[in-house]
Amino acid sequence: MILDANNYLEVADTAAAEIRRRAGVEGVDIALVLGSGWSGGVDKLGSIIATIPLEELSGFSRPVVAGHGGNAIITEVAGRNVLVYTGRTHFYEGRGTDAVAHGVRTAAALGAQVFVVTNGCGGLDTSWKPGQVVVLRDHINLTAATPLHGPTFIDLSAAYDPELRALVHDIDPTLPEGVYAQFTGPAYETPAEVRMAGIMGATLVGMSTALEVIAARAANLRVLGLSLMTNLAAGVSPNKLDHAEVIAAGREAAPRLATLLAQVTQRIATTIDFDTPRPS
Ligand code: 8IG
Repeated sequence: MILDANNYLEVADTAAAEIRRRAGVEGVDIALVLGSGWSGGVDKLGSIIATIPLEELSGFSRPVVAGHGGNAIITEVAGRNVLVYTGRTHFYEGRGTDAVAHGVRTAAALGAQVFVVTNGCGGLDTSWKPGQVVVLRDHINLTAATPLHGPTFIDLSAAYDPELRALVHDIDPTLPEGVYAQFTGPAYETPAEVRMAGIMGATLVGMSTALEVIAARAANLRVLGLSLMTNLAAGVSPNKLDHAEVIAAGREAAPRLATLLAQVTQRIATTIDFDTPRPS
């Protein structure tokens, strides 16, 4: 089944049914997307119930980027089922925004209520060093695209859930907050584009996340965004951007990220109210 604007909910329901059957679970409570640098953390989260290659699930495809894994992993954390994607579809792959949003929609179809999105990205704040983790406070969607269809006027005034942000600060009070600007990529920004993003209010630049978060809010998922700043953005540092350096910064940070992710997931599983219906 080719995912398109007419069948995206049906394909998400199909993928959710495939995950239910293959993992033998009724649903999930929490979904995580592990971006550049973050995918090593999955073993530390809890006990793994199933590992499913993404390309075996309807509507998904094999991630193309080096440094990204490519599985949907079901794991149990403190009695809650957690769906972990170790790979994502990026907008620059040209498969459209429904392909970008498909993981989020599949998680929603499985009953997830919390969506934790992670990424590797560039930073504009020179007080940050590569390896800095930043909690997302807001985003700027610079893709000129949306995963939504028709008059879907969703509120994004608190897209990044204040309670989830507070939960992370409680675990690590040193983590700063940032505003993430999603560019289309796959080229990194020019220095002028980075200056523009800074004037607009961004402190991080990347190629993912904002479109996924829009889809997540449309599905009424509560969102937490965590960025790994792997590099200062173009023109902010005197150095050129190099994908190998990005991967190396991620590798160096991996043990720290795994610990943080495990703590955050554990805290979400044990303190968030999954039972009281929330207004959209
Ligand atoms: I990792 O500097 C990583 N991803 N757009 N800019 C953009 N994406 C990135 C960057 C960056 N670093």
